[in-house]
Amino acid sequence: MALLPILSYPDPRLRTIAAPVKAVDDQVKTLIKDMLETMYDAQGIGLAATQVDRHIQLIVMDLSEDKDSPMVFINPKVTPLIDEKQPYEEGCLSVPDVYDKVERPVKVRIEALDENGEAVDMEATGLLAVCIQHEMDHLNGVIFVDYLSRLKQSRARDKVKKVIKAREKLDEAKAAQPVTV
Ligand code: K1U
Ligand code: ZN
Repeated sequence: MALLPILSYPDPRLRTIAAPVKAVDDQVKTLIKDMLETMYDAQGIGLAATQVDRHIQLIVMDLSEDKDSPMVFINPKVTPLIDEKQPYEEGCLSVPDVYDKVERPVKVRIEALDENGEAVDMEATGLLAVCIQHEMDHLNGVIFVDYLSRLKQSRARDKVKKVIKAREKLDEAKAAQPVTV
């Protein structure tokens, strides 16, 4: 298995529209494993293939406390079931350390294939509904900050730059540490 680099806002590759998966073959299954490992390592609850620069309609999620209930959605279709919308404080692994409220439909239907190519058809509310809509946006080149004001988008850009610089410094410091046996 492998950890995949996650693209950061405002990388233009995050704007790519994902293509449908033609077959759930070994290549797709390997990508699913790598995306789950990457999502758990980054302490996220969801990840779209777009975020790891793979432009196919594939989403992984795990909303469980113990991180032992992975969900896979291939070629997902998400349809709002009611008009009511609610705000929820969202985060994004591609926009680290930025959180803000986004309004989305509270109940949706999810139609997709799972990791075995089997059809999934379910209704979602709560965090599952929020997260699947956030991840669907990624497959369509949309990022949650697009729903925020220009000022907040500009602040998000600055914040991400700072976080990336801090992470690079930390990595340099770690690399300079003597190896202990
Ligand atoms: O798409 C992503 O980058 C993953 C994202 C999913 C998400 C979280 C919250 C609301 C909508 C979508 C994350 O996992 S962000 C990090 C995170 O674990 C988190 C952040 C806020 C609330 C709950 C979890
Ligand atoms: Zn995201």
